[in-house]
Formats: sequence, C-alpha cells, structure tokens
Amino acid sequence: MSFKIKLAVLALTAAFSSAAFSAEAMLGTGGYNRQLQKMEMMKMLDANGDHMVTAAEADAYYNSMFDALNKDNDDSLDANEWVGTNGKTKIDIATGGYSRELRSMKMMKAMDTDGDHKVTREEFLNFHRAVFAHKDTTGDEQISAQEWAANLLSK
Ligand SMILES: [Ca+2]
Ligand SMILES: [Ca+2]
Ligand SMILES: [Ca+2]
Repeated sequence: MSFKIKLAVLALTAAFSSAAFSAEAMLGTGGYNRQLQKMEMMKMLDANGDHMVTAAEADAYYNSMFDALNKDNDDSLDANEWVGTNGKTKIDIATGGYSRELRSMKMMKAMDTDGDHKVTREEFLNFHRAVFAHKDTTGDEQISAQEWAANLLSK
C-alpha cells in the first residue's frame, strides 16, 4: 500500500468515527447492522440461492418488505405502520432480531430523508441501496457471504 493511499485510508477512518451520527443516518444503527449481517438474513435476500446477493435480489426483497409494512397500501409508511400495532412487529420475510431493529424510530428517521415523518417506497429503497453499495466492497454489484458478514460501522 502506498503512503498516499495509507493517508487517505487514515483520513477516511477518522472522518468515519467522528461522524458516527451521519454513518447511522446513512447505514442504520449498530443493532440494525449486527442483525442484517447475519447469514440467516443473507439467505432471505438470496432468492436464487447462489450465495450471492445481487442488486436486483435486494431491490425485490425490500419492495416485498415495504409491501408487508404498508398496511394501508398507500404510497408511504407512517409511524404506526413502521413500529407495528398490537405488538406484532415480526415481519414474515425477516428474522425476529432484524424486524425488531428495523422497526425502531431511529431507523425510520434514518430513511425519512425529507423529514416528513413518512417513508416512501423511494426513500425506503434508496436507503437499502446505499447499504448495499457499502457492503459491496468489490463493486461488482453483488454481495458475497464475506462482504455480507463485514461490520460496516466498525470499519
Ligand atoms: Ca443470488
Ligand atoms: Ca402506508
Ligand atoms: Ca419522507
């Protein structure tokens, strides 16, 4: 590794740790990322079971998740839809741990980029596309098991 690259990496690392809040806004909470990086979750996104998650598989998965959360079938998720009513917060297509972490108000805020207290399908998908891009460290538009299991927030 050249000295210049080392410096750039150091600067990036420093910027990342001093900007914990914006990292959370971009990639979600620590708890969320710990649940997401589990292999059990990767399997749920990997629709064709080839041990790689493509951008198309991720989009299809999060479209289904949006539909599962969007009880009134309008174009956005409000706070009630987000947290779930009568204690039924588990989403069938995700693990219990992931469902719980996703449905926190912190996560809703992270995805509500225009701050209108609703998360549209576009906001929802854009957030997950950003997470996907961060996980995809090799930039080949698919995520391997190794990339999947990396902790994005502790880099
Ligand atoms: Ca796949
Ligand atoms: Ca709705
Ligand atoms: Ca919004």
